[in-house]
Amino acid sequence: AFPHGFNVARVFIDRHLAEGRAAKIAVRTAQGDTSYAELVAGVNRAANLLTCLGIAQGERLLMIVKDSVAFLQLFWGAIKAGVVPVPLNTMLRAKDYAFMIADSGCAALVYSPEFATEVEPGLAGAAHRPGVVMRAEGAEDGFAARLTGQSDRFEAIPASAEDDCFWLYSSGSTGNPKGAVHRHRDMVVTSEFYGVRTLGAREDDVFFSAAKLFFAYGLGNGMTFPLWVGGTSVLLDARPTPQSTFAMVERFRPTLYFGVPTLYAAQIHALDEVRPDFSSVRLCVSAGEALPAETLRRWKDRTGLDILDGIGSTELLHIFISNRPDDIRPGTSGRMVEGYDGAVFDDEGNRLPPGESGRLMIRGLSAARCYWNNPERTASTMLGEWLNTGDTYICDADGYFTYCGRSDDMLKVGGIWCSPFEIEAALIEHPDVLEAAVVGNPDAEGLIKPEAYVVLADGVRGTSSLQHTLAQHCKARLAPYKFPRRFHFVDDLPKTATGKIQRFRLRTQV
Ligand code: 3SK
Repeated sequence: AFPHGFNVARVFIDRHLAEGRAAKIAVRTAQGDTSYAELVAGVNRAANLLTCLGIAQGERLLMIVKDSVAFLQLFWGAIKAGVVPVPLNTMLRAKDYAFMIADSGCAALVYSPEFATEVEPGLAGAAHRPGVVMRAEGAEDGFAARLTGQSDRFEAIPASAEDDCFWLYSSGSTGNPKGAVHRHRDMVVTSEFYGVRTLGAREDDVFFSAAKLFFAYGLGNGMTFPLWVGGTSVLLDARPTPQSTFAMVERFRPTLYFGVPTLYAAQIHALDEVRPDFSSVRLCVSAGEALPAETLRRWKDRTGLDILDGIGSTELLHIFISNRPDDIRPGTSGRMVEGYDGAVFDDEGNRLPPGESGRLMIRGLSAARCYWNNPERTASTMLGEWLNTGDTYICDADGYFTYCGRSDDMLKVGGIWCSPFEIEAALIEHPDVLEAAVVGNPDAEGLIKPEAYVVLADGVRGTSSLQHTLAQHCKARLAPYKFPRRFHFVDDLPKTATGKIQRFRLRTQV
């Protein structure tokens, strides 16, 4: 139950001083530490600044901001002031920003100077001009400089748990990105049901998320969960690579580490050369894409640590199906997270029995209210209380969910549905394979057959004899029609900014 007038910033920000955490470190970065008292003061200054700049309640503030204390000040300052923060992926191009600036009709935009080369042409080309545009730092009239003159006190604007609070843009394989509108209650729901009850996050935890704050997964890992339990967040403002993430782990000694499968695969590879000290970490988490069982096995073999794999979405804000610290089934996404309900449906909307693959639908209290300005996609995704994830899954009789692929990535071979992910998982079990993506492409007769794009381990050559070996390797593990008929050895796979393989790009190449 949420009290009347509930503004979610009260529980994530204001509460900490009353609970005696003023001197505790809230955020650690390469630039220095920020205590809870400093964080609260900075958030209040930001709320005062946004109010002084005339940004009205309900108006949008676009944030193209690197992982930093400024990100938290802006995000929470906006919420306290009744303004709706919209963090955007910092790796996009000018045309993407131009679309989102116009689509959101934002009143303000703040960006880190590192992203100026794409943001500034995006602003110039947008069909809407926000009244306030500021650099996050480094400019005399930028956000950081303007904060200093503001009061460090601000009473949060009353709101209800059901009111719109923030948005996150979600991009699919087709069409423009869609702004998922989240409510005040949503971060409470994910922090309590996933952060505390599934992951077991605690006040003495130090959280380090390689996934960035602009991504729903990173927002929970690196901001809302630590603030919910009164823990400490470690933020990396640069690109997460094996080297940069290992350096952060050794320097800041996190207890919880959050990555994505692609990064785990690259880190495993790097662990052949270096042995960073992971002794502070008690648990690793993966999401963004299903984690192949073999990646988990290799990681555990090299670090001694388990990885909890889970699946979430921007629309549901965080993970809703997950493995548990004491209940890990490699190769599955685990079981339903408390507070959520999930089921597999066929295309006619009938619930399927255990063991059959179909469309995964989820209901839970953190689901976005709608997509902004997009009634069609809202109607096709938000089906009453159910949310259509667009993922194909199988649920077994014990309630464990196994990922089969995006619904639009599934391929039909000889009339039988086939999961690209299952074939990729088999390929990755081969020691010469680092990563793999499988798509359906027509053969000489125009019939769809699995085709594999493979990134090989260092020093391995992509010969025709290796193609034969990999085909045999798959035949030994999979139903006979599932082995890839063609192989392409590539340097890397096309991925979204959040690490999901873009199989549709491989389909169109042929
Ligand atoms: O893709 C996921 O698994 C995910 C997890 C948590 C939050 C957001 C997303 C997209």
